[in-house]
Amino acid sequence: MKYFITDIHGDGIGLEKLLAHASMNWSTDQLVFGGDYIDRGHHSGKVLKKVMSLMEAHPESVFAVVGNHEEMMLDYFRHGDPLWMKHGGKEALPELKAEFGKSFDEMLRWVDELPIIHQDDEFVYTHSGLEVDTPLANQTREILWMDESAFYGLSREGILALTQGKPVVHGHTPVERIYFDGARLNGDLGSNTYWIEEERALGLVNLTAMDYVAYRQANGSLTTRKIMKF
Ligand SMILES: [Mn+2]
Repeated sequence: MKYFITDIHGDGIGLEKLLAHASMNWSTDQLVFGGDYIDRGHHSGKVLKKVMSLMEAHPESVFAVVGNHEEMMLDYFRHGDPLWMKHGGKEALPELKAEFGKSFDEMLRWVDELPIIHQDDEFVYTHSGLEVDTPLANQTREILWMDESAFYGLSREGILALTQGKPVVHGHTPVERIYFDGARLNGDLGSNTYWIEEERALGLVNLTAMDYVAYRQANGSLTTRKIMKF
């Protein structure tokens, strides 16, 4: 099975619960993380550590791309860009420092090495979108910030021509239901971010079965839903 989780935003409890629920078999299953591991929730450090340890333990089955929240954190340490402080960094930084301690700089280097795009034989994975006029190999870090209306304003044909027919699996903008239009699939259910608190969820997308498990943060429930196609 191919799985995808994105925009965890510090929900260490939801992440553990979804992983336990799926009980993946690392010799046959694959998991891709779509970025925005940190900020908003209270477990930014724990979530990063979990992703790091899974990748380290299963380098052939677990992959991760970088999100714009990690980019803001890197920019804060690269050149003192204060933007991160206004987007959750102020709260997350003490927790990250406590969690990583002496290995904080090592964590930053690891985050800095995360790719902006991952792909396998079926899908292209990226945090928020792709520039349709730029070959995949030449995409820049600007795509980490791509607005949903810009990415969904592109034609399906244009995207599939760029990716050689592979749909793009991404996150970044919270949605209440996951759907697939043949070229794009947004797996972000608004963990710790969606404006309607009762609807905030973390989703574990099964790209093989084309369904997903939503962990609803308000009550801890798990619900399995089919991915809507149109
Ligand atoms: Mn994002």
